[in-house]
Amino acid sequence: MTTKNVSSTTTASRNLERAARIMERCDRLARESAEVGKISRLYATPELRAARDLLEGWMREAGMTTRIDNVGNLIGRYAADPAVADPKTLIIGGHWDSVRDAGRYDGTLGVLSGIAAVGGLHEAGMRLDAAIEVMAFADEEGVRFHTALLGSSPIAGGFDPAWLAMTDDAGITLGEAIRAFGGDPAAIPGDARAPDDLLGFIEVHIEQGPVLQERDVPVGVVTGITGSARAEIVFTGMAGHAGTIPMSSRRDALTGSAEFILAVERVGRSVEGLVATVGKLDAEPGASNVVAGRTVQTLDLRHPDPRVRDRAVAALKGEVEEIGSRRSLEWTWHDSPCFAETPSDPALTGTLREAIEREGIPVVELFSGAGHDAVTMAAIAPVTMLFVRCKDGISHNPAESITVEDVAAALAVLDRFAASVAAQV
Ligand code: HGY
Ligand code: MN
Ligand code: MN
Repeated sequence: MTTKNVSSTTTASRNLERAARIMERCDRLARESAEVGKISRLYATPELRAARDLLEGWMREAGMTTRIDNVGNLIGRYAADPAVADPKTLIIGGHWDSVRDAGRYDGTLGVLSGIAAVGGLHEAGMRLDAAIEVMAFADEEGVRFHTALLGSSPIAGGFDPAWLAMTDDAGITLGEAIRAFGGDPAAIPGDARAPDDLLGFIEVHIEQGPVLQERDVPVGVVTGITGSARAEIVFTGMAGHAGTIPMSSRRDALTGSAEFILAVERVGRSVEGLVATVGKLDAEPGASNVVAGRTVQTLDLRHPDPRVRDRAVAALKGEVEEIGSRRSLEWTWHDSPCFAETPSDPALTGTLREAIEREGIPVVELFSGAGHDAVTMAAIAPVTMLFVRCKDGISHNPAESITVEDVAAALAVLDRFAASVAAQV
């Protein structure tokens, strides 16, 4: 069986049809959500399972065999040309969990582009000189358990068993959720992927920034991914009656949070390239006529230089200490799972750059401020990413928007990339 370059057999109009199917499937997946009219698909939920069933059907339609691992990832495999002895494997990845009230393309575009790339081969009756695995990760966003890249971590051998005790807002542990989702926490270490047959990992992902729109190009190559520091901070004061406690004798945890949140913004603004966010704040008991006795807030801080991150964390710990002592609030600071700055693999990224050039698209290089599963997968394979233009850079927002033409361009590049990587064996 010959292994020609797929994009030479698929016309531009064929790519547009394949891209239109990806968009339709993003729309279909969007209907699997915890909230009507919004997209909220958190880890190990019924809506995540229903969406996985759809993905598994589409993988099988594209000629793949499928399997599900213990944290619930879905892995499709399209075998290499049977004439190739001991073939290597290229992984094309993405995630299908979402943040709350999310857009419909973050993560899903990667999984569906992988399925479409394999589908293009399958429909043409072709196989490459390498196998392709499409990995759909069950938890990249980490919204439910405040984890980071939970899905891809076990595959890359980085799952920390201590995470099993982490609880969601309802007090359910990650271990319980994994079991309810059909996995065995004790068997997770066995899901680690042996690296020796891996040629590389690529994810097609919306840019989640404005550069490609500003440069007016449909896709861009990712040269690296930033690093993060994350934490959960608790202030504990004294709950009480909003009508009877004099202002001078309050130990109001929510006012401590207010000062902390502004300190996070001030520190985030103090260094070029640093971003710092408090995205979640819970006040207890959470009633309008009760002074808040306890607050729990998250910190998400990012910069490619770990020294800058460390200095920012130290400054914010100092702020927490000062706010706590001045307002007679106790406080705790728990570090949460985070991710290290990760460069894309130069050789694999060079192949991606060539695929973009051969499609006649100017090469734009981008650095990712968002975390991606390529960070964990870099432990076992060379990694790279292809970004797709998204309207005004909007993401983690239902207004997330891409065009079918840009998806068609990304598919043509991905076809060329996969064929090139497989041919290099
Ligand atoms: O947080 C991130 O950067 C990614 O969206 N999980
Ligand atoms: Mn995201
Ligand atoms: Mn994502």
